[in-house]
Amino acid sequence: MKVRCCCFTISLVLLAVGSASLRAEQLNVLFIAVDDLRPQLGCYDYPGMITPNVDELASRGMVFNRAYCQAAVCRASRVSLLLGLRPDTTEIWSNGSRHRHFRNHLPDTVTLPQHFKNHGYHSQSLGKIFHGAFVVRSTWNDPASWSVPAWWPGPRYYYTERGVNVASQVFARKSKTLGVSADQWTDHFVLGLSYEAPEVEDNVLYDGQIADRGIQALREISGKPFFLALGFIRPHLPFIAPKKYWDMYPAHSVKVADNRRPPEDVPPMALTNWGHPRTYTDFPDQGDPSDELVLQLTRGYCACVTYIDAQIGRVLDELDRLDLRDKTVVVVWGDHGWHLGENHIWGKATNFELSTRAPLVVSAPQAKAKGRKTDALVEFVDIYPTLCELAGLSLPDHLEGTSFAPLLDRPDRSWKAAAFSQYPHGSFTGRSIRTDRYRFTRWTAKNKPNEVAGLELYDHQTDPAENTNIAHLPENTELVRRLSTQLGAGWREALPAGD
Ligand SMILES: [Ca+2]
Repeated sequence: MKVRCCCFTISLVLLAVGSASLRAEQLNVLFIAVDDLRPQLGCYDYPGMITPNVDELASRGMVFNRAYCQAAVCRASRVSLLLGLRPDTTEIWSNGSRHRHFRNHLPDTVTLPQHFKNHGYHSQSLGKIFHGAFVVRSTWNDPASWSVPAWWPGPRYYYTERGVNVASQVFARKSKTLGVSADQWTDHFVLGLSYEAPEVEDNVLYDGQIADRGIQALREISGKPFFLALGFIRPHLPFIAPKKYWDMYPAHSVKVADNRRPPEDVPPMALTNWGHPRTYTDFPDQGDPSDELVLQLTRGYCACVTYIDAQIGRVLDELDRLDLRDKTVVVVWGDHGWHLGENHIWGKATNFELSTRAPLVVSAPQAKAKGRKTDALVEFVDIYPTLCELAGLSLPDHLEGTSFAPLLDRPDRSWKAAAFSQYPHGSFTGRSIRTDRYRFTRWTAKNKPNEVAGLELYDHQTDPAENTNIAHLPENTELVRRLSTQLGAGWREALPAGD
């Protein structure tokens, strides 16, 4: 009896020690979203890019060469990722889908940060995590997801003399409708110039303020497990970065896209009219931008990426200073890609590789393969279960993704057979898969979902820029049939097999 009691006591002590040490080793998550960032980074071997900080993170973690968003626009992509659900389940397929907020349709679904919060984490949002909070209202930040109210910087974009003048003029036309004075333009979102290079300190602009807040938050929350989400806003339009970042990309050194033409034999619904860039005053209302604007937008995108890289570096430096790097999973992701004129598109909102493929870099303390890259096909809907697995949290039942944590140990292992994306255009729905070799997209009219309205097939072995649609070549009939079947079978049939 005495012995039994002793064992029982020892067991209890061990249990207590075990849970205490588990608590002490609980991994934090630093979750860094970058708006409209395509894989234009040094660690993706993109020529000429200056991104030392994300590259350094990649040297400690893993670069996912083939990571795909589920819908190539801010709101639909972010809701899918943050809920771990695909667009047909969130029913948010674009920035203007009929459910104005996902909580209207999915009131009780636990978001990724909410899941961490429910497991005792401090969850905090700085900058743009959920889409819409800046311009719509704060409830779009989903208060249920966060331990403290989400924070985002004020709306002012422009700081050069020309930029200020144009923004003031644009706002003067709207101010009467809004019932405010014309000189209050800095309190409102005003879309003026599509780019500028103000000579200001990093933290005069949005993203420097977000980094400042991120550093401050790390200092405040370093004593408890945290899920800290930082949402940087560049390189979303307008392409505004401090001039010193523009100076790193002199005009003569910048290479503009050489395939600024529609893919051969492309169905018309695959293209867009570049609605978002055209809302800026210096972008033409119709037709192509001038060669000078093409050059400046290409430069501006590079400058914005390097500006954001520097802000990420400042936050990672603080993580090191607080000695938290070995206790923190760091993930950097762009919410979707962007066409800088390639395929005759400016912007996102397509099913092409350039819209659906986005950067994903993950650094996890326990990963066995560090400084590696993987060509495995992964989807953004997989990020939710992956972060849960890395932090040792259970997986909610609703998830539609698969943890890719096994790839962090074995990047060469076999993985998904396809990644799925979708994007509508007018009265058409486009559904797309990326397999190891091909991108295949099928368009249907929304009122005739069983009739094919357009097909696209690109062979990434011979045509990685997707310049020629080969869906209608007679020799590809069987391949199109096979890919149609694979697309129709859906994501559940493309999951990784076991070892
Ligand atoms: Ca975006």
